[in-house]
Order: sequence, then C-alpha cells, then structure tokens
Amino acid sequence: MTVKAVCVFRSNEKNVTGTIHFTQENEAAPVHVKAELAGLAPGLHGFHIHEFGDNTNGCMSAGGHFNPHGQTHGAPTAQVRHAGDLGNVTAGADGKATFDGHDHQLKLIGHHSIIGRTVVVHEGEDDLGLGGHELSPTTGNAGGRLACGVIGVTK
Ligand SMILES: [Cu+2]
Ligand SMILES: [Zn+2]
Repeated sequence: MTVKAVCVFRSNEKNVTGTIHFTQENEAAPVHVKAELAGLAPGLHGFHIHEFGDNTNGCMSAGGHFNPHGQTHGAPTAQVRHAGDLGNVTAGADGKATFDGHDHQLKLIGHHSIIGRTVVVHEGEDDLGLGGHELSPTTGNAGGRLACGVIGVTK
C-alpha cells in the first residue's frame, strides 16, 4: 500500500517557498523525495527532516535532526547519518532548487515515520559532518533555518 505525504513551506519573512512530495510504495521500499524550492540565495543549502512537527516558535521549535537511531550527522549516502539527513539542495542563479531522489533511511510507514515531522531548508551549506566545525557532527554547521513546513498525509 503506497503512502504519500507532502510538505508546503508557508510564507515567511525570507520569501522562501517550497513543496516537497514523499512517496513510499511499501514498508521495505525507499522513499521517493521530490522537492521544488524557490527564493533561495544561489548555492548549497542544508536540507533535513527535523524531529518535531512543531512550528509554534517558527522553525526553531522543530528540534534537531530526526535521529531515531542515535547516530552522528552525515551525508545522505553515508552509513552513519541521522535518518533526517538529506544533504543539500543547490539553488541556481534564479533562486530555484530541485531535489529528486530515493532515500533508504526515510520511512513513511512504521513507527519511524517522518509524517508529522518538519522539513527545514537552511541558510548555509551542510558540510555533511566533515567540516571540522564543532557543529559538524550534529548539524553539518548549515546555519540558520530559512524556511520549514510540517509533513502531512496526502492522497
Ligand atoms: Cu536542518
Ligand atoms: Zn543530521
């Protein structure tokens, strides 16, 4: 049974917009992530699932990276990573970024589901845990939270 979810970045003071679609065809399948973002500064921006679907104090209320297995931060292709680590999106000169890929650690099915959690795009680049900064092993030192939205069930 395929499960589908969507996240919409609502308007914020930075005018960053975005829509992210998630699809998982069965419990063992990877999650397909397809995102279209706009209003970004050109370059790389950290892109993660954060733990809480709580935006009461803006994107800060979303907590840290979704990390049900107690790992350190890493690249989406790394063995050791947070489940929520999707790496970076790359914005062009027009401020638009797309992301289209399959991820084996994300789940829409089961008790590590990301439904009800938050997608965050950051001001800066996620160093994928390799930057040597004190924040590299927890956040990739990706800087402030530009925009976010809660992941909800869709049809
Ligand atoms: Cu993040
Ligand atoms: Zn992380």
